Amino acid sequence: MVDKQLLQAFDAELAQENLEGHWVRGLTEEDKVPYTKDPHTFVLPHLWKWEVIHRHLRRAGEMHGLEGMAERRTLRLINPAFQKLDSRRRRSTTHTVHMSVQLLKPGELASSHRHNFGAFRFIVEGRGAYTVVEGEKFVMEPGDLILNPPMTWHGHGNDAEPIIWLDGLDYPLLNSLQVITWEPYPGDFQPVKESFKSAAYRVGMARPVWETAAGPLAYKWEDTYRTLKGLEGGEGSPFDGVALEYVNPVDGGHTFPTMSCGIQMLRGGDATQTHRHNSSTVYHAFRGSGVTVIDGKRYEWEKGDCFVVPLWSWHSHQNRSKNGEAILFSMNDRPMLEALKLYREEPGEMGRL
Ligand code: GTQ
Ligand code: FE2
Repeated sequence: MVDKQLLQAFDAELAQENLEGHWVRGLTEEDKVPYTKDPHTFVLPHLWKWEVIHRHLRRAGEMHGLEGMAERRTLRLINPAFQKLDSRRRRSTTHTVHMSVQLLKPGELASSHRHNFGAFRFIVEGRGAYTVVEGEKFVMEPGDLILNPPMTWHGHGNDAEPIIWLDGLDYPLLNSLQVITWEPYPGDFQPVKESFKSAAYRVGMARPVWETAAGPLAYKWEDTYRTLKGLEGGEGSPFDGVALEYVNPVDGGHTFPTMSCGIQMLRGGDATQTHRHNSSTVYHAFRGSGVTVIDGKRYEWEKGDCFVVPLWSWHSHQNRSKNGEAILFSMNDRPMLEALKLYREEPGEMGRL
């Protein structure tokens, strides 16, 4: 029989020397984590209502312009599990990726900079604003996905109507590796170039032979939607409905080495089967409404809402409408897990919801 008090006093002494004993199994609850049969995550499922995000973003828009100290105007989606961490570690929607919602008002310019964390923009509402990535100008329209690869200079401008988009970032992963770098553009806003490399990716079935990594590029909503509709009559994925991954046009792989972006259509009346995987996903309801069941709890979403499905949680999706389609945009960290040969997934029992 171990004398727990004696051991605890011993632990305290060891801590003084920056040492820790590893010998008593299950002395405290804390000791048992992470040595469990299933992965143990601190990431919590959570749903942010669009009405709340939108209202607060508009308030921010009324409170400050982009002159002076303000570089950007975004609301960060903070996972409730990270709310109490210091600011650097708090900025996480899951432990690996981050999503923010950005507002740019007419007449505003968000100055250029670059960083080694990768980013993308998924346009939610408003059209006609633009982002300049490596000197290439991309006009933003709802449903467009625009890639901003690591270390590419980027700034945003708007001479049209108010625009709101989602920013996806692999910041939390790079932050945990402690390798974040960030630089302002010398001269505030990077000018637009004459020739655009991204034109080469527009067709999607042919790639420039001299390129080894994809530069900035845009997947136009028109093309994405046409593909979804073209697959509407088929079976689709049992777990995700008519689901597409945005492919890297140069190597045919995931959207980024660290993150994958997806778009899925749940047809009227669609209800998917349950599964789980050790990648985590952040969703945004782009069209329609539905329910996602996460570990038995119902998360009801409507247009604009964002929600997190943490790793290894059982989940399935249902379109609320019998006739109209629902469309979910999403980002996940599966590429990182695959690169490290850690990716795992499991189907649930048939018909489980
Ligand atoms: O617009 O460049 O949400 O650098 C976070 C970091 C947006 C941006 C974010 C960024 C940006
Ligand atoms: Fe940026």
